[in-house]
Amino acid sequence: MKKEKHIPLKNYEKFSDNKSLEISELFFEKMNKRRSVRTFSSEPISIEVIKNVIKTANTAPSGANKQPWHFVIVESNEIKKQIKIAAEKEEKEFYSNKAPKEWLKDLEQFDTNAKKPFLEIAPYLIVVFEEKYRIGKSGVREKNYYTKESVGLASGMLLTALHNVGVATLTHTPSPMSFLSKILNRPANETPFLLIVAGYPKKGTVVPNIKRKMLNEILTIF
Ligand code: IYR
Repeated sequence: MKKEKHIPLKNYEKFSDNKSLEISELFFEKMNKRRSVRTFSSEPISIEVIKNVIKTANTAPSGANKQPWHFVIVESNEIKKQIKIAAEKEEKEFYSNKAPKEWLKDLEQFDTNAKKPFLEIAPYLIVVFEEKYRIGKSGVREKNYYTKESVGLASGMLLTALHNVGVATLTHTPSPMSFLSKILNRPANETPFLLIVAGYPKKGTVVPNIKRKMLNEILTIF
């Protein structure tokens, strides 16, 4: 049978004004508790949870529904170690030579440095790859669209889904990140987009004393 071009919108949920106000407040309160952390416990987390949050990320909208993303879950200690060694090499170069003074000044409040022990401690590293183009069945290059925007949306949904189940994250972007393609054996049409460290916070974790902008600073209504 021929595939229908359009099908009815199913399972759409509409709420009353009051109900949606209440839900939006509760969800804001939940998301407002999300903080990036840099100290993780090695306590294990079920891989089924991680697979589910990746399924959630995969519901993100994308240019022409090309879903131009690929996720790699790293749970192997050996691969985590390789990633840590390679990331720390890039980070050392960043902190001691490449970073402009202004950038280092902006980072002072986070107390970051070239050492990244969390890359081996946290139970999972999730590496998000951006599929710049794809190779079709006949081996020809096919276009993807708005890949950065699409992968950014999927990554945001991934962080939200992880936070929703109490898994803390650090979005880590060692620069350059090409070592991730090599270590994880990804093809040339994919480039590393984001390295997400996922796990429970270590007991006694502290976070930088920073504030979020007020609504009136980030919002204009006409
Ligand atoms: N990639 C480095 C530096 C760094 C850059 C930014 I922008 C941050 O928000 C935090 C860190 C590092 O991970 O240490």
